[in-house]
Amino acid sequence: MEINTVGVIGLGYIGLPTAAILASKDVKVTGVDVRPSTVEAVNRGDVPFVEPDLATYVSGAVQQGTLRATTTPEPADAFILAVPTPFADDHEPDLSYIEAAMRAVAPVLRGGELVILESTSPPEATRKMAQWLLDERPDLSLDGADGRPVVHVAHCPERVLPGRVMIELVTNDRVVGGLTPEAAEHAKALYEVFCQGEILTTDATTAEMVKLAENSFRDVNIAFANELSLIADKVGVDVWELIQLANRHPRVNILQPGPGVGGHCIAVDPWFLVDAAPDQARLIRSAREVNDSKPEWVVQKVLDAVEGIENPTIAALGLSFKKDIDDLRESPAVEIVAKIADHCPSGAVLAVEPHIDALPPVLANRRNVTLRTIDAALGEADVTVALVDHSSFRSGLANVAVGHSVIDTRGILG
Ligand code: SAJ
Repeated sequence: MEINTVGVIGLGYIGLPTAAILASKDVKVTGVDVRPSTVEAVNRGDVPFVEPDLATYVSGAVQQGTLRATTTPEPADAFILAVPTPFADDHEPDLSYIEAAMRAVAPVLRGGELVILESTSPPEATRKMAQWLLDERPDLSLDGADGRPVVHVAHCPERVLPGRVMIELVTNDRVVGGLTPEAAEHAKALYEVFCQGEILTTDATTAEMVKLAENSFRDVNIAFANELSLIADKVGVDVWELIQLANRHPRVNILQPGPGVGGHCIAVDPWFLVDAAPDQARLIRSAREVNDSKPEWVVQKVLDAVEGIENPTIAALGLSFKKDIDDLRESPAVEIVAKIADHCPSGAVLAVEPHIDALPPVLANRRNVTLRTIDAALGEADVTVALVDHSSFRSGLANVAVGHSVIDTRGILG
């Protein structure tokens, strides 16, 4: 099949880069988002969030006329759905965004199109998405049954690392799972337009599981490092030195402990495996619990450090979920700062986050949290807690006064 036009549904952290990179290869791309402010920003050539090099791609494609945004889907040869897949309070996956996107696309299908789900999804989500398509359009089919026109449906999970999206979109290998082998081949051809990595085809459920396995693997490994940090603290050993030395073994590669695991992927996706097989996914569940309990441990360390100080001032270095980005989603640092502020109502928490201009509402609502520069915060604080290893913090922390107590959750001090 020939693909000259693509509709990308969801112009977020994955959809917008994918739309922009396709458009840079002269594919006519219509980006669709339910938020009018996002649509307006993209049509101006602006990017509503920080991702290196993305702005250049978006403004270039909009200027060239290959990228345009709108709030409702339009006919195209292929559609890529890149909408959120959060979970409900009980960790059950919430597919409502996928359902809404699929039902919105269905009316513009004519038969012969390719529909790809890119959102990280629990097992069988692609099949459910196809069923929503068929509910809306019983005149279409997935395999040409009864002579009805075919719509090819596949899952191609994104695997890019925030902060390196524009590079990894091109260089990473991709896994494409089709509901039919033909759908996988068509999807492979579309990704070949911009992807230089190898594109490996399989069935849709395997592709769903591959992505969940990748992020669960990382979560389990981070949990191992976080658990080691608790054991090392109890035994009185420096965990950073311990890991550095253990990693000199040729088959050991321990990750880094931190204040917890944030972001919208690694802290979420393992739950989809737990939900799919609760009795079997014991290690994966346990890893989630270890990582989710780390912020509370950090809060307790800070409270211990300020004990006996009347009206303590605490500097909290970093709010983002990881280094050198502005993304605060599911950030353990934000959770820790909020909890410290609540536990120390007579104290002050000076938050340092060079990538933002204003505190997020959850912190701005607390009267004892303010945003400061690193020098101002370190100058005033009784105790400092380092929560994110932003490159710019290393030199600032090096000047911290002798005797100033620092809780270093990221090993910045070395
Ligand atoms: N973290 C640690 N210690 C480490 C590594 C990470 O505490 O040694 C923490 C980070 O500080 C952060 C969290 O884990 O809070 C997640 O960060 P990350 O860099 O591990 O991953 P993400 O969420 O930015 O991106 C992941 C990537 N998945 C894998 O590396 C297996 C990315 O390739 C995926 O595309 C992305 O999830 C996604 O969208 O699913």
